[in-house]
Amino acid sequence: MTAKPKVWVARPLFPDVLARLAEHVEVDAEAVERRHTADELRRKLAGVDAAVVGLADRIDEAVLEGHTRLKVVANLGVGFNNLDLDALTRHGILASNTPDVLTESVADFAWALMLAAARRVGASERWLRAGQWPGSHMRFDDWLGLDVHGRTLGILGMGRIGQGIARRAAGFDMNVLYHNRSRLPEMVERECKATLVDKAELLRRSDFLVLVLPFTPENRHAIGAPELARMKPSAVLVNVARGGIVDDAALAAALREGRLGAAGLDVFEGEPQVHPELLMLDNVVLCPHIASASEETRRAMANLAVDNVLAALGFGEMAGKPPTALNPAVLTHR
Ligand code: 8YV
Repeated sequence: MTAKPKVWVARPLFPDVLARLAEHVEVDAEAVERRHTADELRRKLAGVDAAVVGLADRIDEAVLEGHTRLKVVANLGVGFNNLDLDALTRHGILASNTPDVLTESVADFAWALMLAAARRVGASERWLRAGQWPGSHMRFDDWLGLDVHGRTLGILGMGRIGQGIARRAAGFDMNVLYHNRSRLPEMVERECKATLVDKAELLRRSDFLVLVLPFTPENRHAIGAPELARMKPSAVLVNVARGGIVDDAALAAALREGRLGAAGLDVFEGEPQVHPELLMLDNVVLCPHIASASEETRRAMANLAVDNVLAALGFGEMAGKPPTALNPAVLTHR
């Protein structure tokens, strides 16, 4: 009898999803959440046929060198800037991500950040919890925020998630502008009620600017000091894409000096570290990269990663056809 393929699961996953994997393969699963060093990654990946990894796991030439056994790396996320896709492809290793299943949850969460930042939900809650309400003689004009309804929403990066955010704006009677590498088909623009503008106009006109760009070298600091200077001083910036797309030091300075109204951030440069100046500010809502973290969505992401692994290893109904492969051509060369 031939030995079962071996799969390393680098992040703790739902037990029932692991059980589904274990029906076909030998599973080596992490019990606690932790970061792996390049050395650990190299050693772990050398001894398995497949791996399920997270965004903190950088899979590049340095950790793949000399491996002959590894056939598939399934990333738990739609963004895959932690994977060197060229290196994986060179080694004939299939890579996959988790698109679509998280679109609506991330779009919901962008709205949570927009509303919370504009209406000062975090700061006022901290004030209440600190026991400052009783006896404060709260004034009629305390805790004033920015109305969301009727404003202009700008979306930078109009992929699936950007479109989901735009569709929700109809309920808030907003004017939606977007900027993207390419124009959306007219039908989609109509559905989203969104108008394409150039980046300068997007910065200038947006009351709310939501970032949903992939993190590529060109998009590093897509929002830095020069871009922030072009925005309205009352504007609210929301980032549910990747840290590094925003220059966090420049953002903190703009927020501190009243050159930007507020921000809602789910991602940070160098996370899990957060720029210390952001931590000091009350006009920013800070969340620990949880936009996709609903029960249903995280389960769907885990299941999709497992579907890709099983299919790439030749199991199940999708054998040989991993549903969300990033470099499917490697399969034809095997
Ligand atoms: C993470 C994300 O994958 O999908 C992405 O690109 O950034 C998130 O959904 C999730 O936080 C798990 O680390």
